[in-house]
Amino acid sequence: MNKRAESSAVQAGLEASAFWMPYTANRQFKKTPRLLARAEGMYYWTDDGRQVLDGQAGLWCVNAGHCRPKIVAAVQKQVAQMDFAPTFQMGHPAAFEFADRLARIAPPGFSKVFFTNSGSESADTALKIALAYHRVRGEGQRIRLIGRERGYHGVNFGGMAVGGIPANRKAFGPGVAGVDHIRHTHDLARNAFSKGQPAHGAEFADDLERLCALHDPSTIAAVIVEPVAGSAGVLVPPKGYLERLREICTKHGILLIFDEVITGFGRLGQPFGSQRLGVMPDLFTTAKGMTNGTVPMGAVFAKDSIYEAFMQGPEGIELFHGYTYSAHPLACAAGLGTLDTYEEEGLLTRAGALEKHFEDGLHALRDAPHVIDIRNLGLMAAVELEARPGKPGARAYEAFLKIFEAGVLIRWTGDILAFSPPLIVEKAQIDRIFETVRQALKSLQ
Ligand code: PXG
Repeated sequence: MNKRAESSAVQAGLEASAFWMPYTANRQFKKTPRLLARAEGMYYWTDDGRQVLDGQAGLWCVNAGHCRPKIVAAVQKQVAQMDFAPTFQMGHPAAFEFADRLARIAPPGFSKVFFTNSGSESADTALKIALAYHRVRGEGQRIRLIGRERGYHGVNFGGMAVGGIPANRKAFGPGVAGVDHIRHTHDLARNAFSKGQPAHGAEFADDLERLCALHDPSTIAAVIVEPVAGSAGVLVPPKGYLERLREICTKHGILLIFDEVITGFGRLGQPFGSQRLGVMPDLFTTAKGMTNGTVPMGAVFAKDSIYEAFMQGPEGIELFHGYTYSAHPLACAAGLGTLDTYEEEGLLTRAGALEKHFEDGLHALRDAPHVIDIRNLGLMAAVELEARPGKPGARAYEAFLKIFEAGVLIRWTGDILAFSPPLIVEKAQIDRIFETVRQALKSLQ
């Protein structure tokens, strides 16, 4: 069977497939599937052999590009040497080595790393650490958790509860008790077409004072936000906003958690978003780029003082939390290969060098049809389209399909197109991504 025939055979079978696909319109997709079969560097190849430029780093995770030799070799070696090792009351060297390497690239003072297997697990872990931290210090009355409208912290119950994207919440019951949300920072009227951090909206942080007044701040354990909101469509924090949020948290003894699952590992031109934005949280969560997407893994980074508070608690297990696969040997190997690659190629700061070119190419789309906003920071960007009357999301979905047919993979959410290429992207590839978007928008109703 030639490649094309084989591919259509797969397609013919998919409507009855057992695979219940995540975050996917299953019936629609299985009628007209798009299958990826191979990847290398900046490219995917479809099952029928078409080359596709990856404008999205897979799903915001393949920051060093695909199938990088050091990462592949590290995983191959590890799987043959030791497939699994428990980390409950046991250990293996790669776990300690990887944690130490991670702490070295983290902002000063974040010297402890708790391993998880995903961004969702990192969010729930950080929230649990925050609650337990207050309790071990004798402030067990701090039981409330505050998220933000339009925030995304994964799909587990804790992350879903503090998350603020309505569709991710509405089908799943009342969630976790004691959760509230501050308002989001999106302000199209004042900030449309901002380059980098928008000028207006620092005062949106004062919404936290409203919740402090309502609930009594001494009952609040933590506030969790993404430094730049990703899933909601790349919402960049207004100038002064995160500083103000930090100030209010400090004033009231509330822990500030940054969800750096997307912004971590070089996306904004520094290893972590906090470093780019100049505001430090107390805890931060990561995943995705931590292993370059090769083996699932996440981590919560904690300030020394938080870890130390636990070490002064009662003797014995200090935190009753962990996963069978925390610090899985394959994930640690992938992570070490990833850090080697990032460091050798300067990828954790490369986004800064490309940002101006990326921003100029992106904002040149301002005069393309249907565009109502463009926003960006580092190598993370969004183009928002005017919704078709009565059909929210339809225009961006069609744009996504046309762009894919033209050989470029991007993301879409609602009426927003999102971009986050691997950090190895070349200028000519950036130009190709945006030119493909321009042609697609021109041909759309
Ligand atoms: N926090 C943030 C900030 C995220 O972006 C998660 C937590 C959850 O990570 P896991 O590994 O559990 O999926 C994420 C994940 C998109 C999109 O394009 C975004 C994510 C995942 C899939 C798609 O909107 N972010």
